[in-house]
Amino acid sequence: LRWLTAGESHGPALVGIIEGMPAGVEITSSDIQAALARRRLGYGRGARMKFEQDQVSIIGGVRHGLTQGGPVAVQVGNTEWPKWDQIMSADPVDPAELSELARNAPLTRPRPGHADFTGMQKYGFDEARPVLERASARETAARVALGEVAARFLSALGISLVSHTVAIASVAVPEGSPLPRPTDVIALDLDPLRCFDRETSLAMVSEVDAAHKEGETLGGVVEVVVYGLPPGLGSYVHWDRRLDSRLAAALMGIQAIKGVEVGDGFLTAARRGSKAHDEIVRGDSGMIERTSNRAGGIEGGMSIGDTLRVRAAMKPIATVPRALRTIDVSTGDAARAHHQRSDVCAVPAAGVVAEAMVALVIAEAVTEKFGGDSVQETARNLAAYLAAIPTS
Ligand code: EPS
Repeated sequence: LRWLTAGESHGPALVGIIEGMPAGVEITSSDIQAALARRRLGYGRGARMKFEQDQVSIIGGVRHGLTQGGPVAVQVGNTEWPKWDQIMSADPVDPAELSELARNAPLTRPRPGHADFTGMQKYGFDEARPVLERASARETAARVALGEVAARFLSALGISLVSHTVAIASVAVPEGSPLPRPTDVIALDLDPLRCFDRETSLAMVSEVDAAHKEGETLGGVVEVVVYGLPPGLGSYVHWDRRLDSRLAAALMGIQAIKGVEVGDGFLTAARRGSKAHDEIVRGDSGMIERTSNRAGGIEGGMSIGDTLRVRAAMKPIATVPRALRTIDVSTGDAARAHHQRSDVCAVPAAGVVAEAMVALVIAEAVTEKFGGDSVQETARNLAAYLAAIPTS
């Protein structure tokens, strides 16, 4: 399985292509549209989420609601594009023709924490527009579109994903709180912060309100939980085949993510060995079971057939209304970083993006282990494997 995205934040559209998806995955444009709507959820998003719409068209690889085995290409159009067609034009534009609009002015005051300044140095730009257009987390719309195809494939194999917000700044769900199940997704999406703990969610709303008032932005932590995984995805035999290293890279590759944790992660580092692992016992049903899920469903770089848990820590958004100190690169003078508008907090959206990234990694690991040119073939191969491995 391989996939790519292209497109700029204020360009005409984002495009995603996924290649290697078996035939027979049920997917429609409205499924993808619904997935993209979930990415727009969350208390604390800025004005842009209200006026801009995602226009989905599937432009290859799907016929009559089923993948065909060829590359699936999805276009996510941006309804705001007509306003940006001069400054983001692919073809040359005469600078004298550019209107006096603020959006057409060069961005010469790079934001600390964003890709702006280093991107200008690296690619040889004299302003930040070309950098921020591609560095923007708007690109995650294309990932969520592709992630939905992956999630539908996994769902046909009995594997389902749930994401939720576990912290906004220092407001966190209590240790040991119950994990949301696939049947909780509707309730989670209705919660303002996509948090599974009602009381914590209320405190998170207050935290976002306070930050908004003070011209601040907020980060947080999201968790992705995967149910129905077979044991043996990934491998211990080489570092880059480990499921945990691949999940970590995928999550770390989301804009603004600064940390990744598998299972109890950093908490486990503080535990003694006898309290750090998940003991293997025979359950009442006679099947081999684990007494806990500290490892987050991964041992030796492989899924163990238990619930998988991974977390990602997002930093506060770099476009801070209370703008930080920077240098105006056109004059060399000290200045304040540019700020037009911003989200106070995009952590709930990051959860939906993290879910998409995890779906893509797991789908890749599944196709690698079980192969199959159709979903039915993958399912047969998976069933044969499960029937052959000792579980009791
Ligand atoms: C983003 C900043 C904001 C977000 C944008 C990502 O855009 P702007 O600075 O233009 O207001 O709204 O996210 C999206 C547009 C989206 O669809 O998620 C950033 O700096 O990454």
